[in-house]
Amino acid sequence: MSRNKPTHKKNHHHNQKKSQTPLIVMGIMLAVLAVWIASAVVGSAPPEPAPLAEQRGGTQIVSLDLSPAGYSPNNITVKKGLPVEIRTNATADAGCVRGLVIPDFDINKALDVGQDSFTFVPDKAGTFEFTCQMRMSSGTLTVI
Ligand SMILES: [Cu+2]
Repeated sequence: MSRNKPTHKKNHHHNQKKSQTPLIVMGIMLAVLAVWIASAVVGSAPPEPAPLAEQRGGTQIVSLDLSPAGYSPNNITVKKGLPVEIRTNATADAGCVRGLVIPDFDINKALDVGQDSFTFVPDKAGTFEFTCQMRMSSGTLTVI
């Protein structure tokens, strides 16, 4: 049984001093990335309050589009104590945005592609976050 012997030489240990320029460039790129991420996080906060949800027969109707871009609208305002029907319309490629989690109201739903809905009663006032299960897409639920 024969074995191929390695023909290449062993690596020599280079004692040569390396330039620090790539390190500095990487540092600057990381700093730029950090600023960009920080501004994206701040920019995702909805600045203006959403109009109050439309009411039909004692139920507040909220239509939500679910897509890879996230929740649209991502800012909802409802009245406390009245049932809220969330009517979703999800694209086939919405992925995890078809999940809707509102921890403050113990809601964790998986919505169908196309139309789906669920109802809950917001029993406390305040500003609450809703997200996908991975918390990558989010929106704000305001209860007044
Ligand atoms: Cu997600």
